Order: sequence, then structure tokens, then C-alpha cells
Amino acid sequence: MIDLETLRAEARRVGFELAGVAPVEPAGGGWFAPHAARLRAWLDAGHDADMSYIAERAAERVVPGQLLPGVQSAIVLWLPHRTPDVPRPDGAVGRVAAYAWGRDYHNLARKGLRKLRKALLALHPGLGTYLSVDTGPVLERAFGARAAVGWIGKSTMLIHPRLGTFGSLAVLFVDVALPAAPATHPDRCGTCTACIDACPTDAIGPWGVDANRCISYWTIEHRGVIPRAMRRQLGEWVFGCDICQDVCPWNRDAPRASPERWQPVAARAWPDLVAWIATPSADLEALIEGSPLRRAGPQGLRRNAIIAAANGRHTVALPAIEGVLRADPDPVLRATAAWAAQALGSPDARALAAADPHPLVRAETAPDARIARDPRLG
Ligand code: B12
Ligand code: SF4
Ligand code: SF4
Repeated sequence: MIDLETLRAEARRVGFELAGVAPVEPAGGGWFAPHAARLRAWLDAGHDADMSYIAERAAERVVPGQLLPGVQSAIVLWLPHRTPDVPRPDGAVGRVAAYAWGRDYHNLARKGLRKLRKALLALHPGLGTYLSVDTGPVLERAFGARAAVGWIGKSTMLIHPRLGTFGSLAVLFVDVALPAAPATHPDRCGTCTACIDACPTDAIGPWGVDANRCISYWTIEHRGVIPRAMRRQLGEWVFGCDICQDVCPWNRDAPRASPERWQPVAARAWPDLVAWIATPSADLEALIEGSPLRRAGPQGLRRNAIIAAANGRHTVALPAIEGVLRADPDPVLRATAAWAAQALGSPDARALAAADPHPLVRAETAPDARIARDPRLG
């Protein structure tokens, strides 16, 4: 049987900074029951917004034996992803969450998991495994907490006392009982409420994060037009949001991840809004190859860039936004451009939107679509 020290050494060899083990009951009872109940409550409250993929595979999330019959342990792995900050260039740029400044962690984590599985199979021939990164039907933070990789903070982020919150998780289920963490990590949030206070949309509540209010959800997961009530709240974020992590005291002195490994680039950390807006969706695809930005897709990224340009009052982006409104084939982008062009004072935007063949775009001329000037934006 592999011991924890050997497992940790193997995990480090294949690129993970931390590894821990949680015991798993195939039926999902025991320590896991409160987590399953929280997932159910979160779904019942509608906090999943339109991420229907979570509810569709909720049964597997709460009964791990459905993913791997006879599962006995979950190996939880941590990949630190926040490199040193990339300097902000001058001009009209948007903000991107740290995990997407460079290479895609999903690829690195999957490669690492496969190597780890190979090493374990050499020790345990016939071992049954199931591996999951992010979109798999596994409650990763619950297993991370039980494996004592960290504690779940009020922001719902899993926090490691040395590494903070800026880490991605990956999980490997196995059907043998590995030596599990004897106890969970103590909660070290104490009386702090910095994440709750700083969240600009009040998305963090007692049930966890309500995706309907979270900037990360709207900029990454949501397809289609973003509701007007949310657009101003996105500020300059064009992919994800790091506010609840940036204010967390456990990140203050956390070491940064290797830039050689992650290869962060300014064009992804601080995207040029005009370039993103003006690049046809088909061409933007090539620019985001091998990056987590692919999750939002070219339509989502260009939509978000148009909103960020309006929020930042970047009039330099107006010609590109009007170009989208006049000629882009995508009605979602034209509708967003109609709103943004009006916000930036375009004299033609309203008439162009009114003459558009698509109802989504024409809706942006309704009286409540007129944009009140936000005093904070000058
Ligand atoms: C859906 C999802 C989202 C949604 C919903 C977020 C949410 N909090 O649920 C949206 C799109 C908003 C989102 C945003 C982000 N996400 Co996300 N997301 C996921 C995903 C795919 C599923 C999460 C889920 O099941 N949510 C449902 C709720 C019910 O689960 P939960 O929030 O994890 O809550 C659990 C605990 O909080 C626990 N709990 C909370 N309090 C208590 C108290 C007690 C007593 C107990 C027993 C349990 C408990 O109960 C729940 C069940 O375990 C996971 C990957 C995965 N497969 O797990 C990544 C994941 C959670 N996301 C991640 C990241 C990095 C982010 C962002 C930081 C990205 C960004 N920079 O924009 C933001 C952070 C927002 C935030 N504060 O959570 C990482 C988190 C890593 C970490 N260190 O914690 C994960 C693990 C992906 C990964 N593989 O690395 N995400
Ligand atoms: S990611 Fe941003 S919007 Fe979402 S909970 Fe954190 S601070 Fe709030
Ligand atoms: S900001 Fe404070 S309350 Fe929020 S997760 Fe970090 S330590 Fe916990």
C-alpha cells in the first residue's frame, strides 16, 4: 500500500504542489453527507443559474460509487496557478482572472493525473481509478477539505495556510483504501469577512456563492446577452473575477507560481479591448488556443470586452463597437454593442439598433435600455 509521503513525492514529480487523501464511501454517507446536503440546497435555491450540467449529474456528485464502483479514497491535488503579476499596459484593457493569464490548468492537471495514475498502477496492478478536473461531476472542494489540503473559507474557496486560495484542484478516485488525513484542517477565517464585504455584487451568502450574482459566472459560463442589471456590475472584468481572493489575507504572503511553467502573457492578462471587439469571432479562436479563455468562447469574450469598454468609458473603442453593431453576424454581440455604443454617447446607435432585423438588438432601444451615467465612472 502506498504511504502518504510516497504519494506526495509522486504528486510533486508529476507537477502538483500538494496532495492529500480523503476516505470515500461509495454511497456518499458519513463525513460527506453535509456537503451533499449543501449541494442540494444550493441547487434547490437556483444558485446554479443556467449551469444545468451540475444538476444533470447531481446524483453522481453525491454518490461517488456511481463514478467508480467500490471507490474507497479520493486523492486531492493542488496546482498553484497565480504567477507574479503581469504589469498593466496603458490604454483600454480588460481584466482577466489569474488562473487564465497563461496555459490552461485543465491540460496540465489532466496530464499530471494520468502520470500519477500510471505510477499507482505500477504499485497496484488492476487498480480502479476515476479522474476529474473541474467540469467532472465531483465536489472537489469537499474532498479537498476532508483531505486536509485546506479549509473552505467564507468565500467558498479552499484555502491552504501557506499557498492561499490561488490553486486549482484535481481529484483521483481509487478503489483501494489509502491512508487518509486523520482530521480536517481547522477553519482559520475567524471573524474576517473581507471577501463578503468586497464582493461588488453581494454574491457570497450563507449558502455559498449565488452564481446568478457572480461576475465569474456571467463572464465565463453564461451564453447569450448579459442582463442589463448586471452589465455595469462587471466593471472591467472580461473573464472571471478575483476580487474575493485578492482581499483574502491568506493570499498576502503566498508564494507565486512559476512563470516559466504557466507562461503568462499580457495579451491574456490584460486584453486589448479594441482588438478583442474588432477581431472576428472566427479569428479570435486562434488567439485563445491552449488557454482557459476558450471556456467563454469568442462570442463571450467579445461581448464582455464591449461591456468593459463601456464601463471604463473607453471612447477609443466606440468605432469598433459601432462596427459590431452595424455588421457583426451575431445578434448577441450586436445587442451588447447597441447598449455600449449608447453608453459611450454614439449619435447613431439608437437608430441602428431600431433598424436591426433581430428583436434582441431592437430591445436595446426600449426606454429602460437608456443608460444612466454612472457617477463613479466620471
Ligand atoms: C460551478 C463552479 C463555479 C460557479 C459557482 C461557484 C460556487 N462557489 O459554487 C462559478 C462560475 C460562479 C465559479 C466561480 C469561481 N470558481 Co469555480 N467551480 C465550479 C465547479 C465546477 C463546481 C462547484 C460546485 O459544485 N458548486 C456547488 C456548491 C454547492 O459547491 P461549493 O461552492 O464547492 O460548496 C461546497 C463547500 O463550500 C461546502 N461548504 C461551504 N460551507 C460549508 C460549511 C460546512 C459546515 C460544510 C460541511 C460544507 C460547507 O459545501 C459545498 C459542498 O461541498 C468547481 C469544480 C468542481 N468540480 O468542484 C469549480 C471551482 C470550485 N472553481 C474554482 C475557481 C478557481 C473559481 C473562481 C476563483 C474563478 C475566477 N477567478 O473567476 C471563481 C470563484 C468564485 C467563488 N467565490 O466561489 C476552483 C476553486 C479552487 C479553490 N482553491 O477553491 C474549482 C475547484 C475548480 C478547480 N478545479 O480548481 N465556479
Ligand atoms: S468571484 Fe467576484 S463576483 Fe464572484 S463571489 Fe468572488 S468577488 Fe463576488
Ligand atoms: S477573506 Fe477572510 S472570510 Fe473570506 S475566505 Fe479569506 S479569510 Fe475567510
